[in-house]
Amino acid sequence: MLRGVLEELGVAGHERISAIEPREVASDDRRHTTISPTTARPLATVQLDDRASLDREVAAAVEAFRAWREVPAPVRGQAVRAVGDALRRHKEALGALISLEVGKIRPEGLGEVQETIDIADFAVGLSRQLYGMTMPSERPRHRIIEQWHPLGPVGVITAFNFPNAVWGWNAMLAAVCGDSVVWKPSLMAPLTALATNEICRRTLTDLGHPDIFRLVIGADAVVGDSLVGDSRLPLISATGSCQMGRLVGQRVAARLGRCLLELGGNNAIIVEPDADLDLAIPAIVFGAIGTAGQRCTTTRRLLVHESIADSVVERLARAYASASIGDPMAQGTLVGPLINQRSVDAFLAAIAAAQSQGGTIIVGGKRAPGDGFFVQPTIVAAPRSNELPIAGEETFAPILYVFTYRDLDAAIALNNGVAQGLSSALFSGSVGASERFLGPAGSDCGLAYVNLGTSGAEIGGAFGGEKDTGGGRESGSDAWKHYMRRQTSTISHAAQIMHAQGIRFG
Ligand code: UN1
Repeated sequence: MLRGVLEELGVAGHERISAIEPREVASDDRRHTTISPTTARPLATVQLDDRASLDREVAAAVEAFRAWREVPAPVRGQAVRAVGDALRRHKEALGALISLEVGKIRPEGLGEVQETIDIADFAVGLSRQLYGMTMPSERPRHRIIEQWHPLGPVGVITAFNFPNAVWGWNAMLAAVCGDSVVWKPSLMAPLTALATNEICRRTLTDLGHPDIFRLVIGADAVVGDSLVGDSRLPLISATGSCQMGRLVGQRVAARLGRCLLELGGNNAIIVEPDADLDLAIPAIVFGAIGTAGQRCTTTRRLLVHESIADSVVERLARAYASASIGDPMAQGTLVGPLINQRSVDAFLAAIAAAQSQGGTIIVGGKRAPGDGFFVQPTIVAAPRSNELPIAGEETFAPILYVFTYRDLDAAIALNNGVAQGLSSALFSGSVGASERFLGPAGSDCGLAYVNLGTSGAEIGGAFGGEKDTGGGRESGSDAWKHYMRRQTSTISHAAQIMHAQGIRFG
């Protein structure tokens, strides 16, 4: 199966893949064997980069940038249009590869590739809209304009859970902005990265453009650390845990580089007494158990008004009971595996912590049958005091903690009462409640939804969050500005030098 998919994507014989579905795990300084989350068997062995090969890749990215920055932006946009078309042609196979490698169910694997296609389309239009402003000068015969120029090679670090689209958000914008990219994917998803990068870079080089999409595969301690510290990369865009982001942020700040951080979330859905539960229940289920709880936007906390808590939890429990867990490639599966054994251990540890802190398991709480890393989607009711410290942590697994509240402001306080600030949602039929939630004293998150769940953002808006989520914004809106440098350009055609602020000198 895997070989066929890799063949279709044109990377089965890639020099970096040394074995497909090998019998043995071979992992050392130079090689890494990934494990199928579905079968727990070896999936492929890939060659790893070291500091020297990373250095060569960054040098090649600098070289490519020098040529690419001078290609007119709309021409760069046409190239990105071809990249989007290539992704469309390979959508099926890339989606399957994502399912095989990280265990996303088929519709979600395909949805992820669609997200990259969408951002490519967005970037094509953007390539003609990299607008700067003009400002009136205080001096006669002077003109001030703001220009946006290409920034440089961009380092992009991605997590296993969106092994294609998160690079896409960064790379498609970087490309139209005139930058090259050095991508360090998760070691849990090197195949998707390899195939994605190959398809996109080949599309550009076949059109005669510079080879702007570079890839390095390696351990965080070796390749990640050097990449982040490399001052040839003016911007590091990193997606992953808050812990990782804190390290990256400090390292990049130390060299006065720029950082774009998209870190952990701890997202809540508030359900008001006047909520339409026919909308709320499926949204909560998708948010909490979709992608087996491994999105940064996953719904981790349910804040439900005490008057309807019992009926909401009962309906959720019924919906959970019918969610089929299993092979992500099989039709009808709703919950695939977690990425690895460590994630299963973290799931079990969180359940144990929740119980010892007074939480009650409503459904789930155990490993699910199968050779791979399957767990049961779980609902935990917080104790009456609403004190449940484990719910403050982001465990990348399908665990939903349920809290109750009496009035909306208390629910908003619970929503905001965690370190992370990525996504949030409210279900209510009331305009007042909705405005309160979206207002300045409402949700403190980067994403706020009304009558929708916390996950599944469209690419057109800026994506990211506040507080420990890192403050970065990727994807749509004006996120492109991260990938360019701003120049305020003042031009005079006056006969003599005039100083600003009315200063007369000499
Ligand atoms: C992530 O989990 O890192 O909003 C990104 C969403 C997706 C992106 C998730 N569009 O759920």
